[in-house]
Amino acid sequence: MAIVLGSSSDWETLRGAAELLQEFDVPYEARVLSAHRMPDEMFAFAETARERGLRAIIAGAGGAAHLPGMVAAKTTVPVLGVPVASRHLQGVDSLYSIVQMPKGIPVATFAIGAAGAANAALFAVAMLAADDESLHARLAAFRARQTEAARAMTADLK
Ligand code: RP5
Repeated sequence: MAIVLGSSSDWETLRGAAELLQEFDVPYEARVLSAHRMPDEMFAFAETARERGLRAIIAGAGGAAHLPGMVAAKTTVPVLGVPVASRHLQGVDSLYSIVQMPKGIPVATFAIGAAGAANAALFAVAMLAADDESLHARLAAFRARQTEAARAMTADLK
């Protein structure tokens, strides 16, 4: 697994994805890979992703967020895009940039911000769990704990 970010400023949002991968003992590498400031490194990363054994790439970026799409253009490894909330348009620009991929190069796009980062990690875990029974059991247990927590919620609406 890999987590790539358009800037270190995106880490605050993507950190939750890393924490979840750690919780599930899924090994990952994380690095800044700015599409417009480091295009050569971005291509080199994407071109070698499969041969290095990466099963999925979580790519987070904000603004004109072309990192997920450009990484996807250079690899067949599944790319999970996380729109980071931008300063001026609150991440709607990031969402549209990532989700509106033209036909042929998919980027699985998640919600803006921390929820999207967490769900990208959980989605990656679900992908890996398809052929890993131990991981699947841990994912099922995670879901069960979440359900129990919701059942224990009270609506104290005085
Ligand atoms: C994008 O521009 C990054 O993904 C980040 O979300 C945004 C701002 O980057 P910095 O100016 O904080 O480096 O490239």
